[in-house]
Amino acid sequence: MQAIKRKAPNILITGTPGVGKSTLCTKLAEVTGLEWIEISKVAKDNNCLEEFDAVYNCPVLDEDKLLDGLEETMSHGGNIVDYHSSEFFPERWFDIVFVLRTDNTTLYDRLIARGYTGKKLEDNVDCEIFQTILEEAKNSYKHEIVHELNSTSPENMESNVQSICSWLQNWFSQNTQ
Ligand code: DAT
Repeated sequence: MQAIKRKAPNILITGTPGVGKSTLCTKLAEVTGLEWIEISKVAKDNNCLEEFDAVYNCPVLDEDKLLDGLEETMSHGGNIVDYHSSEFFPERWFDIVFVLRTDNTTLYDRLIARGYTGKKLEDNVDCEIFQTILEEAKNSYKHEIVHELNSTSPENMESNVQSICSWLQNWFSQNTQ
């Protein structure tokens, strides 16, 4: 589906929990002035969380309510959306999708440091091993707008910020007179 014309693009940053989405988005928002939309936080602040999932020790997202609440903001453009899933967003919302990746050992260490244990830890590491989030993004958006970025080291983060800024400049030069 063709993205509608916006004054600025919408970017989706996705990837397994712990891969570095918040860290990258904080930096990107600072450098680009785009709005960072942290879906987990928006969902919590707008009562879009339903019953508790006892297995994963996390609440279940009311997707329809969340999407309705974000529609207007997204239609204006200029947003960086950060979430560990991508399939339930309308495809037309995004001009580009970045999937952050790291190696299993790095991810394991980051999740341990975050206090993840048991099934939650295991499932998230498996999610990265099996490229679940990358596959989900490729199944939900045109392949040419889905890009994988290595998010293992601080140097990776710097180069990811630079790549995204270059893409952004290019978008503005092609989409504004
Ligand atoms: P997410 O938002 O995907 O759950 P995060 O941004 O909270 O992940 O990062 C998890 C941890 O990893 C945090 O301690 C910061 C660290 N980290 C993130 N990106 C990194 C990078 N490119 N290099 C080194 N450490 C990174």
